[in-house]
Parts: sequence; structure tokens; C-alpha cells
Amino acid sequence: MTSHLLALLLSLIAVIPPQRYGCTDIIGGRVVRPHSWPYMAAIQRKNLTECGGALVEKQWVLTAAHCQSNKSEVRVVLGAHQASIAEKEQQIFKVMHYFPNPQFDRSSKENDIMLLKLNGIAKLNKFVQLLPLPDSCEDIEPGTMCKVAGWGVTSSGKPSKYLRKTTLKIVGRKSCQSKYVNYTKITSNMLCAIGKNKFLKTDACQGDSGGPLICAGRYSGIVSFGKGCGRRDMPGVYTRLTEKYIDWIKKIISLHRDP
Ligand code: 4AZ
Repeated sequence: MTSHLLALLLSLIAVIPPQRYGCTDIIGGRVVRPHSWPYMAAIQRKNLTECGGALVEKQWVLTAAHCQSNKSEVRVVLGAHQASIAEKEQQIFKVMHYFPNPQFDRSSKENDIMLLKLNGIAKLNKFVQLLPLPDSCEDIEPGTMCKVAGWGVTSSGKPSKYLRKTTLKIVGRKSCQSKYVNYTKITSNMLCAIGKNKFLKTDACQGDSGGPLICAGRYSGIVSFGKGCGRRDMPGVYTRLTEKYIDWIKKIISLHRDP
């Protein structure tokens, strides 16, 4: 009897593929339970996800300013798990208007935040929901645990078919700045975050930009930039949802809301 059990166990082990080290990502993350991030938006061109975003109002997606593309054919997919194919839960929109933060600076990467007005109103349901803006704009303490998700590049070097997420830890700006000397200034409008485990590399990467960083359950930042992806000791940088940005978001939405 026990030998039967042992044989069963061994055959099970034989058919379960091993989790390859560092190969299960965003970089170092895992596929989310389908539709467990119902506020995630995929910003796509030709079925390729170029950026992420979060649905903050029924007609508005918050993303990064560097995600603005002057090319046409941009679509915003809500309710997706596999964003590049049609899924019954999806709601697909075009961008009616781009509102990059007017102070966005491409070289310093300061103010990397943008609102997209969709060409229709999303229907909220189990698969499509709003991500509320934070009601407090207090800074996020170093050591705070955060999560981020996206369809961006994985450690295979290719974008992910399915939405993936990972867990990160906030790093103080001083230590973050020391990694970005000769690159850019890490300002109080930015947050830095790195994998919580020194040995398991995990990070956002190309294509994850614009997606939400959620710290202690609160929408806290937007994927912005980084020197490479998943490099040891190299945090990723996020636009921090400061009071100034929240006020700007509220102003744009109230000025441009459909009657
Ligand atoms: C990008 O190119 C990008 N590792 C986003 C995040 C990071 C690096 C690059 C952070 O959109």
C-alpha cells in the first residue's frame, strides 16, 4: 500500500513541471488569478500591450505620461486576463483624449502621469471595476510592501500573455538616488521599490509602465522607469500619487466630464 502511494507521489512529481528559478514573471512574479485585478487596463497598439493603467472613473484611465503614443490604433482593454485575444469579459475602448501632465519632462522623467479619456463609459461588473485614488497622500515609508501587475516583459525577454503580478518593498529615496546618480534626480514625487528577497529578482519591466503600484492596499504609484529590469540592488521608480497629482486628476476629470 505504502509503495503504491510512493509510486503515485513519484509519478505526480514527474508530471508537475518544476518552477524554473526566475522564470515565472512580470520579472520574478506570477500569473494573477484571472480577473482579480479588475481595474487593470491594457493600453495596446496592434494587439501588443505597450503600457498598463488603472480605471479610476468609468471613462478615465490613469497611466504614465511616457505612454503617450502619437500613432493611431491605440485601444484600451478593460476586463482582460489575456489582453491580446478577445475574451468575453473584455470591454474595449479607443482614446478620445490624452491628458499628459503638462509638467512631464521626458529627460528628468518628473511628472510621469497621464489621464486617458475613453470614447465610452465602462460598465462596472465583476470583471471591470474602479481603483479608488488614495484619500491620504502621505508618503509611503521604506519597507512598506507593495504589489504591481502588468503584461510587460518577463525574464524570457518577451511580454507576458497573461496578466502577472509581483510583490515589492519600498526603498528610501536616498538609497535609491545612490543607484541613479548620473541618471536622474529621484524627487519626492517618485517612489522606489525593489524585490523583497535579495536573491529572487523581481521588478516591473518594459510594457508594465503606467500600471498601478498598490502599497498596503492603497493606490500609491504608477510604474515609470528603471535602469534595466530585475537587476540586483536596482530599484524600479514609480510616480508617487501626491496631493498635487490627485488635485490635477480631479480637476481634469471635472473639467472634461461628459454632461
Ligand atoms: C519601461 O521601459 C520600464 N524596472 C518600466 C519599468 C522599469 C524599467 C523599464 C523598472 O517601461
